[in-house]
Amino acid sequence: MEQIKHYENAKARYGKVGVDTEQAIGRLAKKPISIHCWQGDDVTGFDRKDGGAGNGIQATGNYPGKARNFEELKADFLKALSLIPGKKRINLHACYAVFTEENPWVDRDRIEYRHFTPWVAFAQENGLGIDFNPTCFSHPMVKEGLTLSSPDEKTRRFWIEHCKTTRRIANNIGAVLQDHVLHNLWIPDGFKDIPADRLSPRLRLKSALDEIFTEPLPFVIDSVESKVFGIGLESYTVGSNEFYMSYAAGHPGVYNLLDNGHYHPTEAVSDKIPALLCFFDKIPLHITRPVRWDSDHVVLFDDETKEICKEIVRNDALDNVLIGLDFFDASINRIAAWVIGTRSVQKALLFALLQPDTRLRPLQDNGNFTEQMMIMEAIKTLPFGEVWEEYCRRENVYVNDAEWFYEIIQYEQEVLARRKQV
Ligand code: RNT
Ligand code: ZN
Repeated sequence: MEQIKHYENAKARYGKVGVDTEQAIGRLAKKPISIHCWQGDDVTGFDRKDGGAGNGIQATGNYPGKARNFEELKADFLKALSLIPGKKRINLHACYAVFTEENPWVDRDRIEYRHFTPWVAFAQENGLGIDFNPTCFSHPMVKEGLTLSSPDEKTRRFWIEHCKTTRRIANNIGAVLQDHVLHNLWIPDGFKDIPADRLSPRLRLKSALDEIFTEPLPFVIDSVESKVFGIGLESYTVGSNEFYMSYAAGHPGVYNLLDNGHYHPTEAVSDKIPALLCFFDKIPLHITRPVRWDSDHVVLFDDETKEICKEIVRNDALDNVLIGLDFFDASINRIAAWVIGTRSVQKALLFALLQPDTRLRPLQDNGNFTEQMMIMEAIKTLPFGEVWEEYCRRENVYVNDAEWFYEIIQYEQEVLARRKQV
């Protein structure tokens, strides 16, 4: 009773500034968030015995209890899902192929849809959409730090075949789920030190992409993800922002994915969203939290996450922006990381949905910047938490962070603590 009174009060206060909390809650409930499977095992995957991430991907920390196989990863993911409201998708990487006695190990250029049918069944059982990624890192065929841009024909061919097969797998998944699947391509290619030739690797990457994207696949949404630098690849990245942005602009159906850890620290992805909305009907995102570099810390309810969500909401782009998460922290409970990161993005979306945009826009147009600033500040202290809690209640998930955290502690004691680390 008391809680309902609090929500009603919040609703009235937002109503006074022209914001409809019911509409905000309704819109939030419909927006799927694509949750990355790789937070559960530090981007290790199931396809290599020597395991471990490499080639510009680094998870730091050694918190006990990481998922060691398909069954454990599924169980952990489900535990996280049970504590997160709203619609969800699972974002898979090709290195999470499920190998069994009937479907024994094959290398990445030979994987097929059958290696992912267990994931599709999992998605169907739990009402999830799926997104998909080729895994062009942490593998011996990454030669001198290069994959699709390698001067070595054999290396390039291996990765082209990998990406062609992952697109087909994504399409098969989409056909079965009757849903679009985002196929996002990120490669680590770059150099530690000053290159002698910056053009040729990019020309090779361009022609590799042309070959990869030749086959029209109706259930696939293609994207390419740029990056500014990686550890050990500080001086040059083949797939830079200008490279992929231009590629996407010239190839309808291929989109430029924005990862907010992949730019210079003073560049804001929030500002790039309305820039791209002028030209593209879709913008895939990787929401992460870079601390000084592309560190992939767990996403929090912080200023830039709010600003990203504001740009999605106020430009009426909830259907155009595909929200995916990309963080991996091995120093804290991995399931809690999923829950905190995903709930943070949802909070930021709700916060954005509760902005008085229709009041603010004319103030800017009329040059009333003082009043605009005043309203933007005033809105920050309205009872946002009450609306968030009401949303969680309606979604049947814990309202109170301490309550879901208690479940994590229990799961850690009962399940994670029994896992011997390999
Ligand atoms: C790497 C990219 C990429 C990966 C995942 C695992 O810097 O952000 O998206 O994090 O594909
Ligand atoms: Zn990313």
